[in-house]
Amino acid sequence: AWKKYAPKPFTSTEEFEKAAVSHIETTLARSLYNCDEFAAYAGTSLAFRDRLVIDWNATQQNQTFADQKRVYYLSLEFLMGRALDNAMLNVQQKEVATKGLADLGFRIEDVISQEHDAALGNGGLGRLAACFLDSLASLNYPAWGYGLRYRYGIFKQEIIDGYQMEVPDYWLDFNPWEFPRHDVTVDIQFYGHVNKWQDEDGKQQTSWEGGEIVEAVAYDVPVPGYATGTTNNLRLWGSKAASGEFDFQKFNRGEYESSVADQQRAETISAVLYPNDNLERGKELRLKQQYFWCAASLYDIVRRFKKTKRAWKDFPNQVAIQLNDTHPTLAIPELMRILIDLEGLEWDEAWQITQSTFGYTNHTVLPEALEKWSVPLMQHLLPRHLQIIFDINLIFLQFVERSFPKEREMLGRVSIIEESNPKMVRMAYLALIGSHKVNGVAELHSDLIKTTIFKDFVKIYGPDKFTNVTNGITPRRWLHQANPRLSELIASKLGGFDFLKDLTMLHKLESFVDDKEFRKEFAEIKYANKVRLAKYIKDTNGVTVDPKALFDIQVKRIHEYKRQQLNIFGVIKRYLDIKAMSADERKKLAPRVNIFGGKAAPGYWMAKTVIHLICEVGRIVNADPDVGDLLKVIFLEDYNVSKAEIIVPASDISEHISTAGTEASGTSNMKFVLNGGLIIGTCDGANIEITREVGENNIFLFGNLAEDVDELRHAHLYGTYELEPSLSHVFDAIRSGMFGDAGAFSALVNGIVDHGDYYLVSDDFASYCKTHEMIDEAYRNQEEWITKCITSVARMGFFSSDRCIDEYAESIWNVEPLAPKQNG
Ligand code: 26Q
Repeated sequence: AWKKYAPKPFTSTEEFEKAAVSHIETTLARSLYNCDEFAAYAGTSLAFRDRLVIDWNATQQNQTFADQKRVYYLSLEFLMGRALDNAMLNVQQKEVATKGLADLGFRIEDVISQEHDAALGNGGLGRLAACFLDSLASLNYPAWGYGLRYRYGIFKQEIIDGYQMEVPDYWLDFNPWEFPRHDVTVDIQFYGHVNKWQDEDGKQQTSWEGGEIVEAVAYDVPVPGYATGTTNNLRLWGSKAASGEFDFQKFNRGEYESSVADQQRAETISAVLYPNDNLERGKELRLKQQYFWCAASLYDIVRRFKKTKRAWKDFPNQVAIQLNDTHPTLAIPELMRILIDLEGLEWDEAWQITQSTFGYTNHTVLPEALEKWSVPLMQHLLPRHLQIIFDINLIFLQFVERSFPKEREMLGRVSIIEESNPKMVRMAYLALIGSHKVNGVAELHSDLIKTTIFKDFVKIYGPDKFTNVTNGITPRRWLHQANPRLSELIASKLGGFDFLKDLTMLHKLESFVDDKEFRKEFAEIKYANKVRLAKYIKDTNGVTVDPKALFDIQVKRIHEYKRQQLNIFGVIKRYLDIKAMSADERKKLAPRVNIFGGKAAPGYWMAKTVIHLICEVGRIVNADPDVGDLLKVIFLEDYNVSKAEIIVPASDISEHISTAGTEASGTSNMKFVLNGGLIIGTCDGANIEITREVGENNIFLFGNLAEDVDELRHAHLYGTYELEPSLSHVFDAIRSGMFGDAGAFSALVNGIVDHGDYYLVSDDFASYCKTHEMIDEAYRNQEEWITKCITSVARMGFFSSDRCIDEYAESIWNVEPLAPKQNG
């Protein structure tokens, strides 16, 4: 009977309008006479939310009855961006909303842009989790995401006088996309001590007693798949003070302040996302976040499993848990604790279940990003888990000793406990030992982890424990939503939008590469996207840029290994070259706009210095009449997902220029090429596979190879090595004060000149600049350029996150899709 009441797809504009207006008038209690864009956003969201909720409930019910294996994706970051546009497109009803909102006097873009980004992530790792959720739902996999409900997402970046300032990102004042589940709570314990005793049957028992309790409350977010009834669940945990006796008694004793202080301390756990990307800093609150979220999620997963009344050995047949980097590694000792201390299983069976349940994805080989926690801190916060980790380690080391009796020096290397002062727990080793599969995120990266950080473990477990799953991106958000005109054009040639579900279909575009009309439209769309970005730049930065110029874009977190410094040094060289040219020579130049964007971690001084240099170079270059339109340098403030949706479709060239061997994959490289831009890049991460797919003629590769990096670094420190002369020239300009106070940039310059140039900027500089000259040359021949762009788009099918999720499902999770039941 409920079907009678279920909102169906809006069959008419009026139906949508009625639903939206009804929400504005009743849910929001606002009159239509003062309906502004924000109210229109709220009404539209609530109207679509009603639809989503029906699918969501049906999906959850269907999954419960089907009783088959589910995937749980544990990630401390979900960089979702906006939900409304995505929801409208995924239920294929954006047109109805566009017309309806127009009737009400609104432009849909203005309404969409009222929404605050859900920015619960730093960068690549968090956005990957969001793309995966989209693919899991679109492919009908029974899957849940588990994360933290941060009250503050990644900070907002303001650029003031050329410096980054951080502003808190309070995003929850109106969020129609989350459903608080005040009835779904878990008590989470911290601190305390461990008790061991023998029970009546002489069995050893262990329990964790005392300490303090914080309550986890579930907030659920619907995740709609594209063109399917499946709407999966993202469960985010918020923290609050446990509503137990203690605070109640305090309150009754009149200790109001101390009672409120307890409450605030509890709420601190889920208060803020740590803003470090690829850097770990060993803070107690971060460890608390990790345990809080792992324990709540596992309790939830185990509770769901227990309802099925199956035997424990069936757990891995019902549950696959994927660890997004080492951040959720505590889930491993937590599952062991549940199985042994609470459910009474023997160690061996518990371990067998645990190992079969978990898979671990590694996202970095950078030493400073590998998580380690001090033993004393863990002893204090999680005494029982530390014991379990010691036991896991003991049994593991005994096994290694038996298998390699002649290699005793290996034991210290592979031990989960680093014998430093204080001793440290190596989380990556624990994650690896506790999982049945470990994967890297691009081919080179998956090879590198086997020869560097996990070399000994390949020997211990054999190579089959390791696999590669090259990252992907969702074509729904990163093509259809961000670049609707290109999506339409492709659909017109391919006979519909099926390619959004099977991106390999794009290869059929190659047969249109010589089609005059198609080429013209393709070029027009790129131009229109550049005009839109130019307008955005004018509005935000006040600088006029020519959309006919070559747009050269580098947007990503600011990090030394990503080498924005290499880019800006190249820009300075270009500027100096222009200054030295005659008017005639200048006429032959191809005009360029260099666009940068990205956040620096608040405590990362070198990264902040790079931002400052970019801004200062822009200040000088953009005002120099000798240069005019030949060169503009723009730093776009507060790069985030919704800004990426405007920026990515507008590139001619984008830069992915990390020191070879340092960028595990990169995913924005895929987004730019899918949108008809070419890339300049090093032989690193997924750039290598992009080259394999699009062909060497369609990508601009430069620089040293990963296999040569060690030797080069060594030469910097101990060998005879000379700074690249053209880079020297750039440094002279900086030191002369051409871009403001030279002292401000001395650390940046000295790091290269005097301190070993760890990221090999000097070694790659000449090759980088030469490649940019080749780009200028190639861009002059617009016909050939467009051919390259179209050919590349046609060959990007491999990089859909759908392919990626199918690979995880097949080779790591062993889960099958579950067809949705028809609604209505
Ligand atoms: C760890 C401990 C304490 C505080 C913070 C962290 C922390 C937070 C975020 C460590 C690392 C991250 C993020 C890493 C990240 O984004 N890695 C990127 O993952 C992408 C998806 O696989 C890859 O494409 C990128 O190459 C990789 O850099």
